[in-house]
Amino acid sequence: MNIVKSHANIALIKYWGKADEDKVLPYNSSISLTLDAFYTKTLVLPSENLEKDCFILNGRLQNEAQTEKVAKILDFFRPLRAKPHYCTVISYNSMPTAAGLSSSSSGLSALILATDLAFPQTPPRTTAELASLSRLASGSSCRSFFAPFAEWKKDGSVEAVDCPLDLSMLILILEDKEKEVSSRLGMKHTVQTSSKFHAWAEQAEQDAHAMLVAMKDKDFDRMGELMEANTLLMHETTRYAKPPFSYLTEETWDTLEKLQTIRQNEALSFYFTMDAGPNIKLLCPTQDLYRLEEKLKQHFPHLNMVASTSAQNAFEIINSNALHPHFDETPEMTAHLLHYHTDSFKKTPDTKVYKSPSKLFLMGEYAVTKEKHRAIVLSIPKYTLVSCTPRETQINEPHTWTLSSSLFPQQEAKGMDLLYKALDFIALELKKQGIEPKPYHLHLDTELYDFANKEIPHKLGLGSSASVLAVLFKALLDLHAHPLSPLGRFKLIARFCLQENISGSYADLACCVFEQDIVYQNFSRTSENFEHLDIKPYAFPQGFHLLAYFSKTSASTAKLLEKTSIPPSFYAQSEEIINKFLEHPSLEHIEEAKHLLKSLEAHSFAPLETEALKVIFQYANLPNSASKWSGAGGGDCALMLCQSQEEHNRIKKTCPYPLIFEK
Ligand code: 2P0
Repeated sequence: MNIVKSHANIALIKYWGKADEDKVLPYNSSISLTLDAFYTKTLVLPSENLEKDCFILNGRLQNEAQTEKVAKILDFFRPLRAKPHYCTVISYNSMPTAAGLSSSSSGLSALILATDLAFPQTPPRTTAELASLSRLASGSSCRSFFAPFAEWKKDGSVEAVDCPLDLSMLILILEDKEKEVSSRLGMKHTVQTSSKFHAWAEQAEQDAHAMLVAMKDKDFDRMGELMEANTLLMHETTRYAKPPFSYLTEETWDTLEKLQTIRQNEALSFYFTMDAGPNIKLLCPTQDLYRLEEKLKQHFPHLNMVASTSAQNAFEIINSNALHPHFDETPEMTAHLLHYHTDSFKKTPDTKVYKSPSKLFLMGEYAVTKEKHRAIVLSIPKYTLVSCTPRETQINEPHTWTLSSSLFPQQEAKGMDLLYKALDFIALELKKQGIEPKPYHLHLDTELYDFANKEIPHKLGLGSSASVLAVLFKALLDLHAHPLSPLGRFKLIARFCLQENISGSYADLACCVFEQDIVYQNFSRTSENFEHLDIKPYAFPQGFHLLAYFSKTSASTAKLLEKTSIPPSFYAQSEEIINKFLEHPSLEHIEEAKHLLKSLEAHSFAPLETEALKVIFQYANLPNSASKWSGAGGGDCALMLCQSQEEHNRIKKTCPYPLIFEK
């Protein structure tokens, strides 16, 4: 199965108006940035058994009108009497659909590319040909065939633009509901009735030329100024249409005003743009992206934000046999999966439930990523659960296990992919042991997310990936009567993680598998047999109370590890603190560990001690208490240790962030 992943693009200079409706030729050239985090994955499967096309978007069967739009595109590619003729089209959008977040650009480019794979031609169609076809379906989608920057010219041609700047966008999602006026209609109405349209078309063409010069000159500020003026002018055209309309809301204008003040007061360089919707996209140098996100989260705590670097490749073809909620091999199977995803999963008397705890780092972060170095990791009784229900296999079903998640569809597709790979890995392992995998439906539930915001639950930073792998392996090995010791399971999962190039020390995994507090010593990645690995139970010191608070921001440990260079002296200092603490546990050592971690900020692109963490630390700044962040920093959790019950109670009552654990 070839799945196409194609990214959305956001215009720096907008396309707004067709000079030729049939050929979809724009009045002016437009220039865009293709975003990594905003994408569509699509699979087109021709099938003998179908009597009409079938379109599933984000796990839901689409109505006739939506399916008809897709069918029209398929018609460009399939020969009239080709067999099989009809197709199942399965798509997944990483962002809300039709909310002015450019889902049509990635949606259509992914569909065109996936259909081309399903109905190949000799000689193969070129990228330029495919981009032209895509343009007919959605103008802006032709720019998604190039990355990171693309220009769509007035004559209809599209090409990549060379610009050495590394730029990103922070998307402020004010609303994610479907817009009332589609871009297509809004544009047409504006061309036909707006008194400002012709002035716009002329100015926008000049803006496009000026933008190309600014990009060549690596002049970020000039690019930003041009982008802002261009978006404001585009939105002005709609206000002069008859009748007038606007995609921008009062909240957009209020937010823009606040952003101006923030830009003046903080040393941050960013520029705004808006498309056919109220949401605001901020362009900034990639090196400032996470600092900007952090700052704006303080100013707009209620807003959902998505930070995205630019895509380096416009699209990618993923060859996968994994059964995925969004991509499966047969229409029958689709129906089967739809059942699981649309109705909530129903347990039966045969359902068995397994759980694995989560973790927090007490000390040793960063240093433990190196072999022979240690960390103290605490097991936290917040769980990932998996319910396993035996089931019949379906005809033609390629896989034994199906998977659903209470986080679906918010669960990152990337995370789900990894779980499907884990299932494949376990199946292979069982077969190696002479055990035939039995069919189960697995449903994942998690306590490791903050569900305060139902739309976008935030990871609490308690090691959710490690915990979910721990519970999946535990459940499936047990269901096949192949239980391993905790060490055996750890090694098996670690082998899977190594195969998938997952970075980090795996100390979190060890803690989730061993289900107790541990002292973990990292193993050598160059040896086959886990040389230097040492996992010892750790006795949490008596007389200490532990509290952990969530900073309301999830951090990406992998990203922080990648972007932080660790000075050589750091490792020995970390070991020294751990040794002292193991010998005579004291609050001073916790503070020492925090200061050592803080020293890494000078070697990292992002602040490790975020503003929220600072606030939590202020509340913990009491006699007989010490605090530090747990894990890589940059968000996630802060932990506090206190030796007095009184202080313990005091912090518990006053800290404004949610307490997620105490012992
Ligand atoms: C753009 N937009 O350049 C502009 C800015 C929205 C505002 O291109 O009619 O979905 O299918 O060609 O591509 C959105 O328009 O419109 C768009 P059609 P499309 O990104």
